[in-house]
Amino acid sequence: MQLQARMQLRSAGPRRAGPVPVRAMAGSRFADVAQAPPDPILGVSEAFKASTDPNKLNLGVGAYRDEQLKPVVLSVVKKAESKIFSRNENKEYLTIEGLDAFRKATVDLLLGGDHPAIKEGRVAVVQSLSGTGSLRVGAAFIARFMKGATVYLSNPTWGNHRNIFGDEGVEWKYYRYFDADTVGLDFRGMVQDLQAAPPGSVVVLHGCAHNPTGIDPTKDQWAAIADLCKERNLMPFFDVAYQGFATGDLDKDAYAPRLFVEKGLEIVVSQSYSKNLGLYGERVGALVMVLNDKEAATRCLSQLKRLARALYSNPPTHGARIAAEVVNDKELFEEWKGEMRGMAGRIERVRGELQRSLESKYPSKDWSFITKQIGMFSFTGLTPAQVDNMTNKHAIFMTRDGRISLAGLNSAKVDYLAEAIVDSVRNH
Ligand code: PLA
Repeated sequence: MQLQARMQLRSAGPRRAGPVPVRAMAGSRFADVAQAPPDPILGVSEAFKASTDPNKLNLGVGAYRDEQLKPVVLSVVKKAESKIFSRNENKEYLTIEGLDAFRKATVDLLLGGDHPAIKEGRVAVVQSLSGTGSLRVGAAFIARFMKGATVYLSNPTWGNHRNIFGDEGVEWKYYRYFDADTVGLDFRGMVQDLQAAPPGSVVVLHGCAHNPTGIDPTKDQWAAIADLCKERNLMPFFDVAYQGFATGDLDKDAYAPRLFVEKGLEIVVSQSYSKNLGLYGERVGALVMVLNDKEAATRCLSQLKRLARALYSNPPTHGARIAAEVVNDKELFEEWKGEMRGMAGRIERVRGELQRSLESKYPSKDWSFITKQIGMFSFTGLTPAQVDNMTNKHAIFMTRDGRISLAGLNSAKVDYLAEAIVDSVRNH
């Protein structure tokens, strides 16, 4: 009887009287949502696109350009793609942890092939959405399995680190890093801050080519940081976004994470192929945990998969196939190293040209910091007001922290940039 009554009710057609009258709403239910500010880095690219100034120069985002300031698709990427297309592979979902050949290639790049940790099965790796997505999976892992831990970020750091950990609800703090007076590392400040961090905290370290300062610790300093992490039971989380871009050599640029593993530390690493393989838009990277225990690695992998499943289910295929093809093929791998040296070399060359041009235009100021810094960026020390002058008067687009991407500069524009810098420093 009851069931029948309910069925009657359902089939009784639209209800005539109800609490919510159906009519178009006057405004949006989201009318109170505030406008978000433009992203400090990617927003610069948007402003650059909108500019009609014929002299405009985009030194904001760290994206490699050739001498004609055109984006580059590496020759090894094209070769890998033609091999992939000839295999006519399908577009099925990957597993949650990603393409096996890619995962192996990525850990080999990080630790060096045949590393004992790989052989002993102590490495958990999930292919993820480039460096950013990998960091986010790492942040989600910290939020779930290191509850209450504070994440220490270098001051300054890549701006998105704050968003990534903050959006996961992970508390973050700065440790001292950059000394503006010496344009070098404030090593004493860094050590003091990390010594004061509660045991069990996480320390985010830039694997190489620190963004935005271009200042890395020396080998001795890396060793001291590793020892400090061990003593204080801090967990190192390496952001490896520029392997190959600091020195042009993949092994040299992996010095720090390898040293930490050698010293018996467990590390978490986010890796990205955006820059070194030029796969920016393909979103290719991985989150790696190198642990001291095989069973723990197996269980951590299962949890990383659980987190990734809810975030984006499984990673994209195409870029991972490219990276795997390049790293796992001897010939392509060698060719890639040459192309990487070419990119790093071009940046180093314009770095030197910029310094010389500034020295000739403004000889009383010390510009040697430009070639002291490494990687894609120069941290110029320009103030926000000076940056505004660079953009508004000279159409040079850059981030307001004074960072310029030398990957977006060519020889032809060096003097133009130097003049704009001198004008901004002298007059603002
Ligand atoms: N980590 C650091 C230190 C980075 O500088 C970047 C990119 C990433 C991670 C993430 O890059 P991915 O997700 O493409 O792998 N930084 C750029 C671009 C190049 C950006 O801001 O997204 C930058 O201009 O700083």
